[in-house]
Order: sequence, then structure tokens, then C-alpha cells
Amino acid sequence: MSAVEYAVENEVAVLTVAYPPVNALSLAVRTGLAEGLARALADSGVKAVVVIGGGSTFIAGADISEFGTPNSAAEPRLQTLQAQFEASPKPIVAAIHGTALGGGLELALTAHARVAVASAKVGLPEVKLGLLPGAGGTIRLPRLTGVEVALEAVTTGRHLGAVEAERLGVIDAIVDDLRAGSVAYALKLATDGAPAPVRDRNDKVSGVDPKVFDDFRAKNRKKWRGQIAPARIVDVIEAATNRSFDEAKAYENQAFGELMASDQRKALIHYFFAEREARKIPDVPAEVKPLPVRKVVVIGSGLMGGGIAMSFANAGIAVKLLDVNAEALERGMAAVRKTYETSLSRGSISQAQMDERLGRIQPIGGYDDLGDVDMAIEAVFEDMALKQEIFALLDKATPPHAILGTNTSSLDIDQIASATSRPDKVIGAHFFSPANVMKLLEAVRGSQTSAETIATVMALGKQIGKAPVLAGNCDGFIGNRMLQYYTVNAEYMLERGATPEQIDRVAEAFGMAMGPLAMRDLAGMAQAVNVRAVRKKTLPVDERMPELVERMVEAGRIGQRSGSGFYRYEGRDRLPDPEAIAIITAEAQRQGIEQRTFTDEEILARLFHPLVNEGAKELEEGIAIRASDIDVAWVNGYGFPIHTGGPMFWGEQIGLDKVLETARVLGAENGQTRWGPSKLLERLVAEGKGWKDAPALIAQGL
Ligand code: T1G
Repeated sequence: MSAVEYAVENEVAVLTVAYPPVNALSLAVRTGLAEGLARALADSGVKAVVVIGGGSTFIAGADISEFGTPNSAAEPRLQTLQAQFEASPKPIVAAIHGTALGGGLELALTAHARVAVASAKVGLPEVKLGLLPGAGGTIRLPRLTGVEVALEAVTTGRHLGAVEAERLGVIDAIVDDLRAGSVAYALKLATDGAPAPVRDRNDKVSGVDPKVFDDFRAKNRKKWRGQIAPARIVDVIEAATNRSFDEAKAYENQAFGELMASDQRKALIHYFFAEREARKIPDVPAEVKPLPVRKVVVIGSGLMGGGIAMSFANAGIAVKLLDVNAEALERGMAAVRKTYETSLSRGSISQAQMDERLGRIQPIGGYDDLGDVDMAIEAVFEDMALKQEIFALLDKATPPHAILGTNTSSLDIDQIASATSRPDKVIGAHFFSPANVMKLLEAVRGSQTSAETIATVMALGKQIGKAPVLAGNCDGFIGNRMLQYYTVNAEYMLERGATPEQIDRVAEAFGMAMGPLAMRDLAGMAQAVNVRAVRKKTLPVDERMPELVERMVEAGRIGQRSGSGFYRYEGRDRLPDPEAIAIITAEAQRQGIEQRTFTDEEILARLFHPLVNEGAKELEEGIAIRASDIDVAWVNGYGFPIHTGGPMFWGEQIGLDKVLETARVLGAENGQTRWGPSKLLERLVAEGKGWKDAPALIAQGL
């Protein structure tokens, strides 16, 4: 059965790509298209050709799973197919619904015209894979949209809606009935003649001021920190304006090859599949279907509750925002409105979208009318007694099928579930602040959480545009449990002589948006003192919690808002502060710690290796299902640079033996119980294995 079906309608050959789930340009699809085109050209009864996607979408790009296999370079290659399209004596129309992405759009750009339904989206998202459009997209798109739009669209990889794409000339016509509309359009081209191929349209790439490119590079330098693909995209688009098409194409091929061979491409493709793999739960079989979630109620109208409510409203789900405190509820709704107004003023949503979304959020002051919700999400402050009280109320006030979620960041899910008669329907639904922006949703299973509840929340996470990851029930789940090894270790290094600016510079050069000490200043010290007071009670005897945060608070340096913390602040600018260094030095003396200098490499290892070691312990304990889930959690919840693939992938790339060595050093310095090597890590290093071998080793018993 060919991956491309052939039919003739009104003297038009319709080639339907039937290669689920996204019609990726695998060898089978490329072969089917080449054969279909040859058949159409040989058929004297055929005057034109339409290429259309079967199923839910057009062609979503090259087949990523073929990368690195013989199939990906086997003929007919995409560029061969494109040459056949452009040389076709019979007009070819690409008929687009769903998405035309990457190679799919690049193929469509070599058709004589592109027709789409209004809901379709097009884009060149290769940058998200550490690549650039390698089939002419980087030099054809600017010929249609102009250079400035192409620079933004290709370096962000964003999708363009059909209406915008038509305005830009990427789509030639928007139709209601895609098949009929594209067949008619193709016949019209056959009768009236087809436009010049995109490659021959040069007016928008001629006479472009070269300054455009350097200005664009300068504007994005900070955003692209650490990444290689975006800057190469600018180089190739620039070549499209000062070289012939063929010379620019040769340059694109060269740049594409460089990126294809890069570690960042490996890391980003690892991440692409990791995010999708995280949604697959081994002990939740595919036949366990998620329950539909049409209405939710969020309990608590604070920063988190409002953000969570927006996440659902933005995805088209009706949400009740419940707060028994009328003033808090009014403040919460005002904050939601303000957030939408800011998005509106930035042009990221339209007035209609804002009205629609706001209209989906209904503020309520009590538990009386929750009769029709499918899920409740509690988002009040971290107090177990209060959460149990709310869950007991929800158990009575919501329908029996409703799932009861808690946004707790570390409290025991089972203890919360014990306040209800439905522990099978209780699950952690840990959002990250701001919840309407951050992609990570940590679903946390209690001991009695049912497979159906898990399936529902994992599917719901994807539905609302999050990256869901399932965690086991422990203090801090997957992400926060690891976070302390990063933040506390930064303070241990301060005690031992490193400076805040050195530590933060190393972290930010690595790709973190903000270093740990600047983060601490931004978050404020007071909260950290409270959290540490609790944590100290359960610390192992072989460990001492650093007390620099306490010393800073005692000196009135409570963070950025107070104008000083680990830095001095002039507005938002952070400045090294000798007074902070003096406090750190005095504390080191008080602790009897001898200070020394650190190399950047040592700081990088001490900041990030412990994450990998703790991640290995989470695998051992079944808190995380797979190492790549931890990568998804840290990229989306903590800003770990996505172009490294995430902490576990990165750790494996640099060498698990190095991570083990750091664990041995920090175990001796900070305490073996929590900082010493993971047994799994020791086994993997001893046997020269990697994360894919972890499940088998864990199953055998470490
Ligand atoms: N290749 C192979 N498999 C793919 C795929 C692709 N391009 N895109 C998706 N899949 C799989 C995915 O792994 C998942 O598998 C299933 O399809 C559903 O995906 C020459 C070199 C199209 C918007 O980057 O953005 O063209 O988990 O869960 O939410 O210049 O998939 O079910 O086994 O994401 O409906 C450029 C990537 C490639 C598009 C659909 N194209 N895909 O989203 O489904 S490079 C892309 C997406 C390229 C050229 C270059 C999304 C989607 P499984 P899903 P979705």
C-alpha cells in the first residue's frame, strides 16, 4: 500500500499523502509522491496536480525518526522531489490543512501555488531541532515574505496562521472546502498559466540593506546565548540577498550540514522525542482512555490559582475560580484581567481572544454550584491542614467522577487524598509560576491514584499546551527535589570563596536565564529562611545547611526588592557588592571554612553535576519513570537550556564518570547521605552504560 494515494478528479490528479500520524516526509512518502507525479505527468487526461494530506494534517516536515538512517539520504531525496515539482509542465497546487511545517512547507514552496483552509498553520520550526530549513526554505521564504518577516519567523520557528500567511504571500488562497477548492485552483492555473516559481521571484531579496542582518543579530544576541542555529539562519537568509539562488542554496546546504552534525541538533532532537515520550506511562495501558474535561474549578485566586485558571481558559476550557475571601477573589480576577490586557497591548492576543478567554473564567465565592465540574485543582498556600479541609469539601461538592488535583509543590499526595472518599481520583497537578506561561505540569501519583486519573491529567496537560511529566510522591517530586542541590551548592561555594558574580556568570553562560544567587535575590530571602528552618529539622546528621541567607537577612539584605542581597541593586541592575562579600567571608570564618578560588569549570561541575546525581537517585526510587522525563521537567520548569537536551542528556554527553567524580567530592564535603554518589550512577559508570540501561539495572536490584 503506497504512502501516497492517486486519484483523478476533473482532469486533476490528486496525490493524497497517507502516512500517519503527521505525514512526515519519510522515504515511503517521497517515493509515493515521485511516482504519483510521474503518473500524473504521463497521463494525457491530467491537466494539473494537487498534493494534499490525508488525516489531520498536510506534511509536518522531514521524518525526524529517519535522521541518521540510510533512508533519510536515499533517493528520491526531498530536494530531488522539489526539482521535479518546479520543473513540472503541469501546475501543482499544495493543499494545506493542519500544519505544513519544515520540509512540508519547503516542498509546498516549490509547488506552483499553495491553497489552505483558514485553520491551517505553516512554519519552518527547524531551529527548534538545532537545524535550519535545509530544503530551500531559508532562501525561498524571504522571496515571498521579505527578509524581516523571514528572519523573525525562521529564527523563532513559529507557526504562521493561514490568514497571516496569505497576507504575506506564502499562501495564495484560503478556501472553505480544501479538496474542491484546490482542484478548482489547479484547473484555473492550467487554463490561465501558473505564476513564476518562487525561486525566480527576486524583488524582495534585492537591494536589501546589509545592516538589517547585523541589527537583527545584535537584537537577539542575549536571547540566542549558547545556541548556534539561529545565527546560522541569519547568515543563510543574508546569503539569499547577496548571492544567486544556486549559490545561496549551496551555502544553505553547507550550513545545514554543519548543524546536522552538531551536538545541539542531537540534544534538541532528543528533547523533541523526550517531551512526547513523557506522556507515555508504562503502567497506564493505551486502552485506558482519558476522561473528557470540559469544566474545571480552581480553588484559590492567588498568583498560582489565577495563572492556572488562565491556562484552562486559554485552551477553551470553562473554569470557575473559587475563593471564599471576596476581596482575594476580586484581586485575583483583577490580576487575570491585567495579564490579558498586557498581552493585548503587546499584540500577542486580539481583543476578541481576550474577551473569549476572560468570558471562560467565572469567579465564585463558595462550593455550592460545582455540580458539573470534571476536575478541581486546589491552589492555596502550602498548609496540609488547609488542603485536607478543602479536599474534604471538594469530595462532597463535586460530582463523583470529578478528579481532585492539588497544586502542592512538595506535600504528600496520599495525606491529602486521605481527606477524601476517592483517593483514586486524587493527583498532584503541580504548575510552575507563572502558570499561564510555564510549560511544565508535574502530575504526581499517590499510592491509590488510578490509571484513568493519570491518563486524564497527562492528556489534559497536552491539551492545555503544557509539557506533562508524571512524578512519584516524594518531597519535592522530580523538579524541586533536585533544585536544592543547585541552589544550596551555590551557597556552599560562596562559603568556600567563589563570588556571586562568578557563579552567576558561569550559570548564565551555560544558558540559565539567571544565575542562582541573582534568582535568590529576585525571589527574596525571607521565604528561604522559613523553608530552611523546616528543612533543617529533617537534615541527615552528616550535613550542615549553609546559613548565608540568614546572615543576609540579619544585615537587612532581603533581596532585589530591598535594594540588596547577594548583590547591590540600582533599579534592576545588579552590581557586585563588597558588603555582601564581607558578610560571606565573616560567615566562612565563623564556620571555620578556609576560602580559595574556583575555576569556572569547577563551578559549572558543582552547579550542575549534582542535578544529574540526584536525578539518578530519583530513577532508582521510581520517582521519575525515565531519565528523559527529568530532562523535560528541568527544561520546562527551571529553564535548563533546551539546546543541551536537559540535565540527564547533558550529563551523559559530558560523561557520567565526571558526574560520579563530583558526587564523590561533594559527598565528602557536604555529606554522603544526600550528596554522595547514586548507586545507579556507580553501576552505569562501572559497566560503561547509559540511561537507557537504567530500567534493567534497577529491576535487577542495584
Ligand atoms: N517526524 C517524525 N515523527 C514526527 C514528526 C516528524 N517531523 N512530527 C511529529 N512526529 C510524531 C511525534 O513524535 C509523535 O509520535 C506523533 O508524531 C504526534 O506528534 C528538510 C530537516 C506536527 C505540530 O519540526 O511540531 O523538516 O509519540 O504529539 O501535538 O528543512 O508533532 O505518537 O509516537 O507532536 O498533534 C520539521 C515537528 C522537521 C515538526 C503535531 N518539522 N512536529 O503536533 O502531535 S525537520 C517539525 C510537530 C525538517 C527540513 C527539515 C508536531 C505537530 P508518537 P505530536 P501534535
